[in-house]
Amino acid sequence: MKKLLTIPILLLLAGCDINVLDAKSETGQDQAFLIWFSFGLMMIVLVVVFVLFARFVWKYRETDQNKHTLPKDVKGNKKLEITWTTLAILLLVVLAVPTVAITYDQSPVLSSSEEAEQAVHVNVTGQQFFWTFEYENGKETTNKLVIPANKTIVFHLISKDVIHSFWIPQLGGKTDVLPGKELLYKLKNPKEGTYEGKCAEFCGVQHTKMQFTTRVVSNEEYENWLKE
Ligand SMILES: [Cu+2]
Repeated sequence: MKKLLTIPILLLLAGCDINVLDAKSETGQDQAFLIWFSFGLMMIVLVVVFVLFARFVWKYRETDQNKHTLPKDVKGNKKLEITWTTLAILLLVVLAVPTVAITYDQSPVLSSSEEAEQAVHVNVTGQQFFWTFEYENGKETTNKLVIPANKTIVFHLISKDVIHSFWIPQLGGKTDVLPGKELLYKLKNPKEGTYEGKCAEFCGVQHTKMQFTTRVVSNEEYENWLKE
């Protein structure tokens, strides 16, 4: 059975180069942490439920001894009900604390004008079917994004036609790119390297062509590149 499944799974995964969990920025690492954290909590719940389920199915199975006896009629059990209600609330609180903290931290609202000034701002325009990046000194590139490492980057996203979605899987989650309304996306401390980016919203027949490369370079290299 295992062998039978291997081939379709490999085929399915062969086209999959989305390394969301191999994050290369603080933003992406925080998001990956949330995925693993909630996955871990869910696994705890899953294991406990399945173990208890198996145990009860075995314990209360029909045997020759109990074949002709009816089980006692039970109405409620305060202890058990309080236990599983409290446990569920506790689990949700444990999940909520890092989720809310990271969501606020990643919110595109800059916490101070100082943060806004220190950040590197890039205007990103999506249109069928390419991306234009405009840097602070007016320099423009198409389908090639260059940003400095270990800084806060603020992308100002706008579309010229339909809704697109800006996504660099290894650096962080997607953000919609809307016509007529600028959205911000804050990316914290990307690491040096080259990463694939794409449009993650089906936007027309050539949607798959809407890809770009992101080069994260040292601050010095970035300054030199800007002047080129
Ligand atoms: Cu698109």
